[in-house]
Amino acid sequence: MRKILHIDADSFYASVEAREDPTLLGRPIAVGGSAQRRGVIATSSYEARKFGVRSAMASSRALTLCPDLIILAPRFELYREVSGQMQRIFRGYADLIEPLSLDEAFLDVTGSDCCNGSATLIAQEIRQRIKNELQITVSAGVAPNKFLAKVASDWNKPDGVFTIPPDQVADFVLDLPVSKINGVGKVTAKNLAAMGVVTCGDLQRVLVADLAKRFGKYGRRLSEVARGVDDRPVQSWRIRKSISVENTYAEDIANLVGVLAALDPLIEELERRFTKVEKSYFPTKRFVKIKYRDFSQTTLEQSVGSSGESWFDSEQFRQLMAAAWPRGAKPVRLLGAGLRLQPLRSKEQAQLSLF
Ligand code: DCP
Ligand code: MG
Repeated sequence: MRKILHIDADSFYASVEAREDPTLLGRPIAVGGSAQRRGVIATSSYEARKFGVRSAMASSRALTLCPDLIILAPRFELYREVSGQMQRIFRGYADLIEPLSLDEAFLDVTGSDCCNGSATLIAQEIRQRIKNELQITVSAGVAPNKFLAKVASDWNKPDGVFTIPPDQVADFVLDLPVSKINGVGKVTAKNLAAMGVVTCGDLQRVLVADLAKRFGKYGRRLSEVARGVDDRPVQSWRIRKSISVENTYAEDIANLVGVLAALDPLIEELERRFTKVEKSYFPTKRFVKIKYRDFSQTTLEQSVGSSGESWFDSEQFRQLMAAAWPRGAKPVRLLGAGLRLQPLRSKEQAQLSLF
């Protein structure tokens, strides 16, 4: 039986900003782009959330909901630094740490002898140290696997901890809404609801075969998770599936000519970012993403040829974009360009080399 912690900072960017300027404490604040430049909210303080302000919401809408909202420009360097400090604290408690984002990580503390081996006490000690040393709060979930630990860290957020001991897993999942399962978005939740499935308890009553028929490979995973089973290991090194660059434009790009003209800077930035991972991955596909004025979006991808052209060949990206844009044929607010990646030393290659 494993002991897994999931740690997630509370309103991370906003909490760091409030720590830097304590006059902001207790006030509705957000970090994001300015409303004039059609920015979006990255995150907001819990005071702002009371007004309905949410991540990914247009800043202009956030200001309508909460006229006193203070929107601060993001300072990613600062957040990265705090993230590194959090991870340094984690390393005092676990060898196996899987960061999911700047403010979130899984820790496997199964064999740990800290705090008499109590995972809940470890979680509390980590929370206390982060509060004392970094002046921000984090919430923690403690459970026998990653799925439940992540659900648990959200349970008493903000500044809370929640433990699901192994002998309570069966009871806990019965009433858990399926929408809490990673990967169950609005569409899947609706499909499940149409089958009469709202909670994991409901889901347990559906035959695996029926789930597999309906959801393919994901059906089997749904069925396991509904029972509180999740065997995924905590992985300190996660495989990256793609790399991309996107930009939201201050003014809509009216037509395809404008779209094509906007592409080059994106590809340049993509190339720059790729150099950071080029030792571990090679690209398999190019893709482009378009978000139109009405927020509808489309992506189109194409295998990278073996004809020796550069991965960042702007003519190839241009052709993709020219094929994708007519799908909506509307002014564009966001463009993205990226590469799907394959690890250079994938398991298959390692196995092949054995023979
Ligand atoms: N973030 C972002 N855009 C989003 C979501 C998040 O830029 N759509 C950034 C800002 C957040 C950080 O990532 O501070 C961490 O994301 P979380 O989902 O953990 O959100 P918060 O930490 O802000 O709040 P919570 O207390 O809900 O965890
Ligand atoms: Mg968070």
